[in-house]
Amino acid sequence: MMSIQRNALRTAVRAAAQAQQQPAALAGVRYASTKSLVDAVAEVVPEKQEQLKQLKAKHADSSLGEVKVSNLLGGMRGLKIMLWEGSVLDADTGITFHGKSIPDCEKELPTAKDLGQEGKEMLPEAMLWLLLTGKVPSVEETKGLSQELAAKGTLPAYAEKVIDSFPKSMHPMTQFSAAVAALNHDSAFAAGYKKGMKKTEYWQPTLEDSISLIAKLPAVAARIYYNVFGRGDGKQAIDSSKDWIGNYSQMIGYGNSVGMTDYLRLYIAIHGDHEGGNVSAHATHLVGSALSDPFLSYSAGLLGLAGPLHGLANQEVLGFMQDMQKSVSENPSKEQITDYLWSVLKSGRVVPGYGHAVLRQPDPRFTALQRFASQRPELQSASIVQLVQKVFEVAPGVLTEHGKTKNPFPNVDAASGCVLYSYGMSEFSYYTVVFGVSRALGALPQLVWDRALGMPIERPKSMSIQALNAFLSK
Ligand code: HAX
Repeated sequence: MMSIQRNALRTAVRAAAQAQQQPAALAGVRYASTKSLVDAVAEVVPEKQEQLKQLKAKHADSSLGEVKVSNLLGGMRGLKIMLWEGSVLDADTGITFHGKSIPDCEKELPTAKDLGQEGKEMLPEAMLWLLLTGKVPSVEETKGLSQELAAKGTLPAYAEKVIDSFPKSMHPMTQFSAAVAALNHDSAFAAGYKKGMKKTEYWQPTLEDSISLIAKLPAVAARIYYNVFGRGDGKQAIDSSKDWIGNYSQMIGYGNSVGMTDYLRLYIAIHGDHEGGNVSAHATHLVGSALSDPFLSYSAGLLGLAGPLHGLANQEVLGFMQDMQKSVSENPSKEQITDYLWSVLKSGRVVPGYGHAVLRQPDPRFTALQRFASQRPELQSASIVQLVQKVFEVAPGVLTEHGKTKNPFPNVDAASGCVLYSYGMSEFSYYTVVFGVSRALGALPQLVWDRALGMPIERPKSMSIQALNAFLSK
């Protein structure tokens, strides 16, 4: 059974390889490594399908809690209503990826150095492998995946034209989402669905599309950076000897900065997944549930990421910190920071980078980024990095005294943009694009699992105020 499935997969992958225009030298690499990642996923599929079958058979009628009016009116917070395989978010301990915390991943996942590159941080492609399969990849498997992504990373000419046609004044996130949607022109899933496929086969072209899209995200993001800000090399040429983010960094003009390249690896690895309920992940899952292909589904996820209460917050934090520096001092004292935070709160604004819908402790992603900043000598003198640390020492106390937020601690955005800025990326409106390169690592694997497990179209019940009142008065 398993070998029949694998043979079918190999045939599908070979056909897709032939259909794509790849340089001959890369096509071999692409095929060899696709095979091993597809095999790794194929090994887990029957096991998960069996787990789901058992759940349905034994627990279909078990309750996961009651639904209150406050859930309906409160953004569905706390309701357990979605299956999500890659990661679980605990209010106190934060995110774990298949049971592994960020420090576990930092210890166990292959790093840039393992692949012969400069840099110590874990590789996002190793995180992708973990999120997809639940297993830590070997160095060889990670290397194969890096080569696979390099081989598939070049944009088709039509996509380059689409991106080049956007006005510079269009927000980079709008460009990003539109470009990703345009890539569905070559979707293996959409083509297979049109031709006719068995439901049990859906996950295979979904995986093929997901890898193809993840491979191309750096080139899309780099082209937008070049077109809007004139930075980077403008050619987006991919070097097959580099890791996925090594190439991205090169394309946006930071190839010679070991610090920035390694920061991007860490940033992109830890922003990849934050369980299913956040807006970008949920939007991808929701749109995908209508069997929209991975390009269309992730395009929707990016539009959710572009909101100021979600991914855009990293851009907001930097503006907030710089406003504080301008109106108080470049190195404000703790007392001055306290006064500034109170003035912000009293004017009815939020402190960006603080609070979270689920977390009730400092975000471990913030801790990981702060660890990075404290270990890089070139960041020690950056006033904005020092300010992030000082605000962290003051803001939880102020927010607790203010008494509104349920979580007075920093989320990941409190630190992320400030380190990008310190390395010279001063274009705030581009920051969420970097986040968008990352979030695909979690949102797209779940789409593969949605299809492998035959999850249905999402269709929760909504109620009007009138219907709600009528129901409650019964
Ligand atoms: N500063 C001031 N007030 C805050 C606050 C903050 N950082 N965080 C929450 N509050 C307020 C809320 O506005 C809300 O006030 P009202 O009752 O007047 O509406 C009250 O505290 C209760 O909110 P909550 O239940 O603690 O938080 P929510 O789940 O409603 O919202 C948010 C979570 C992250 C959106 C919120 O904390 C916030 O706006 N933070 C600032 C923006 C930010 O950092 N966003 C990034 C989040 C991480 C992320 O998704 N990154 O992609």
